[in-house]
Amino acid sequence: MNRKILALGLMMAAFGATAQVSLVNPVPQEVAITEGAALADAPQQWALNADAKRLGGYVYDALKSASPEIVDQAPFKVTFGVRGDKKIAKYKKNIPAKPEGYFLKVTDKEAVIAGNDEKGLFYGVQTLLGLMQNGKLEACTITDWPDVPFRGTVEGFYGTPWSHEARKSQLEFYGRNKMNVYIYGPKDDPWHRDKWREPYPEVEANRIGELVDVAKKNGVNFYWAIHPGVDIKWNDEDRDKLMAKLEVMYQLGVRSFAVFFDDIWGEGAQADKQAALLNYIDDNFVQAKKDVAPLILCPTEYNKGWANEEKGYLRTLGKNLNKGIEVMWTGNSVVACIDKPTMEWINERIQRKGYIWLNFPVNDFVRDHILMGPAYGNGLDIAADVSGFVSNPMEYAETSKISLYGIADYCWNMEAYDYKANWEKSIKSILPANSQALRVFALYNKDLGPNGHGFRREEGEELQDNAAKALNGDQFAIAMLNVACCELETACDILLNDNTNPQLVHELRPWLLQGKNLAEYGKAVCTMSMFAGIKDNRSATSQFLVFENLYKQARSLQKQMFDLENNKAMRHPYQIGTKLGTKVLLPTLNKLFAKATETYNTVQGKNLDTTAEYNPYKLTSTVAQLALLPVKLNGDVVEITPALEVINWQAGGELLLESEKPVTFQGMDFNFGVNNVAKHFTLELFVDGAWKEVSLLHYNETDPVIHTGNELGGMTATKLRITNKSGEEQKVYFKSFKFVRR
Ligand code: 14T
Repeated sequence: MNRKILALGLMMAAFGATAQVSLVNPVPQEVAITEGAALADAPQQWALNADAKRLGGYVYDALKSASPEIVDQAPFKVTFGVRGDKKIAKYKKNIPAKPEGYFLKVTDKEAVIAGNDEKGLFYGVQTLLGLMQNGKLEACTITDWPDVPFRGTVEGFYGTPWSHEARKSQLEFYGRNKMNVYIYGPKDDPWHRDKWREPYPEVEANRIGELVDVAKKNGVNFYWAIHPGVDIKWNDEDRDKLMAKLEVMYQLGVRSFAVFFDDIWGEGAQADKQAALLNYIDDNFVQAKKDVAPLILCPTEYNKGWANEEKGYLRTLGKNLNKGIEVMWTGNSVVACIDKPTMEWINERIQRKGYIWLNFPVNDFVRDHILMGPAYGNGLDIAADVSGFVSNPMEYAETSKISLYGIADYCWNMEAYDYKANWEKSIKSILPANSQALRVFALYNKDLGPNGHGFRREEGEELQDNAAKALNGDQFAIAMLNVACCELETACDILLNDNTNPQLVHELRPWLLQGKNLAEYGKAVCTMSMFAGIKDNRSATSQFLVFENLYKQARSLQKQMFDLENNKAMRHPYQIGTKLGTKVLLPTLNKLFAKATETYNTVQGKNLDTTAEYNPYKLTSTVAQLALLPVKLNGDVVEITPALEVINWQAGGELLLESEKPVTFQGMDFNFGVNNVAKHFTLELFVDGAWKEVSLLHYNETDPVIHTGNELGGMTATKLRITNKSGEEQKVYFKSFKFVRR
């Protein structure tokens, strides 16, 4: 198949034609462009030719909703059918004998679409429509089928579930991109998890029914997932309640089901009980109904890092679970790329092919970043080792389509998957009117930043070279970085005013505003760098000191970025932070800022502060080991980073934390790692020009955690200090220190 694509490339070069087929996603398996045929305009009208039974149903609907008008007589004819149909009998040998496969032949006079099954026919139609995307149609022959049988998404993240509109738009997107699975399992839908026993209220129930219909129209299997593990009792009563809920969902039209046991512990987390329940559902519901898809289980030990080999949880599932039941797997860790050894490890244990739950582009553990990068890093040789492959996306549905476009391609035609080419195509297809702006902006929104799962993505490689040179004082490289910042600012402004995809712009808005701050900051810093070593002769006449005013501007932008990060009106309360360009651009600019300021200080004999990262909290301490601990901010939680060693806190030694603005306190606790030490320290807040003492208490004799008395709540102060008043040195740890502000 790679050879075929290469041949296609050569043809394009030879004839200078637009390769229409390059617009199609996923990349088809086998393509032959008809030599010598001119690139024709796509037909405005066409006549349909099919067995009578094909003139109805979802495939016919897809053809009807396409732009060419259906007429009885037209110069362009579309013949279509499924293996066995009379009208396509002579193409029988051309149809790939693969589930969901199809054969498509296009000439200047006709198109023939012959599906191996009805879904194959639907996908053949999608390819034909994809070929006509820019108003042209190219003569070609395509033989196509999917590598992975089940491809799609699992709405399985924590956070605001997708809206009804977003879900419908997703299902249509899956249809166009040949994905056939959508698993409904948003963690924060009450009737999925906490209230799993209760039926949906009418409005929500109707919506699910509507989604089932939209899914059908797009060739997507709508799976409804139940998450009973939080409080399930392994008795008949709960089992029957679960069965009753499934029955209610069946009545709404759902025909595919999943049971999730992820992120639970205790009672619910037992392999034998889980397997028995799933088998019971399989025997008494799935098999009994006859029109329900095989069950999917998300196990408690859903990744290798959490697998307890001794207890044999996974092997128990492998042994006990009915053969047809699918088992989900996120890989070697919660957030990981999937490769051959990963699949071999899990498949051997569960005695079936794992069903991949890819935790990308989900961002519920890095809510300050939005992820617009390509889907890459998964093995291109695992098609035969997986039974399904679904992506867990972001709560930002529209933005997630960028990566999902890649997942669709990867799952369909794995060996040929070219993530970079796919990403370029994806950007164009998601925002055709402003794709260049979207591309520039997305370049700075790919990596996740440091995170607990250690999952990182490429970002900013295209800047690395100039970044290194700029830091060495290369003026041209500084100019090029400046250009990059100008482009980013332009891109943000264009996107903020885009009206072709309002949902996308809505989702991106906080990051677009932050992108403008970052770009302006970059421009100021690059210009500072150009002026740092130069004597500003204009200053006497203009009164506007170039460097020092740019410096002030850069400082202001550092603060504006910080303020936007912590703007509660802008973001959901537990989605604090709005960061971009954190892998290369921002750190480079911060280094350049410090460097330029140092140079200026040296040349002009000044003493401007060179620290780039803005933080309104400043820690100072007469206790040497505490003086350099960074203060971190997480929304309304202000935290001093713990120290790892024993602190020798001298008599009278104090720790002072100052805030630029008055802080109203909600609560505070800290842990010095020693029982009963509270009595040796005083805590004071600086309120209205005077220090006021606040009481310190332990919860009990054996708990080192120290908390404050009730009087703290509601107090407003600009600084606080903790002093060792015991009159002798105290050896303590500095395990934690945090306060919550209002
Ligand atoms: F079911 C699983 F495959 C899974 O990945 N579960 C959750 C998922 O809903 C979430 O979106 C994802 C990314 O945060 O990771 C799982 O959630 C976790 C993972 C953890 F490591 C929740 C708590 C954790 F400590």
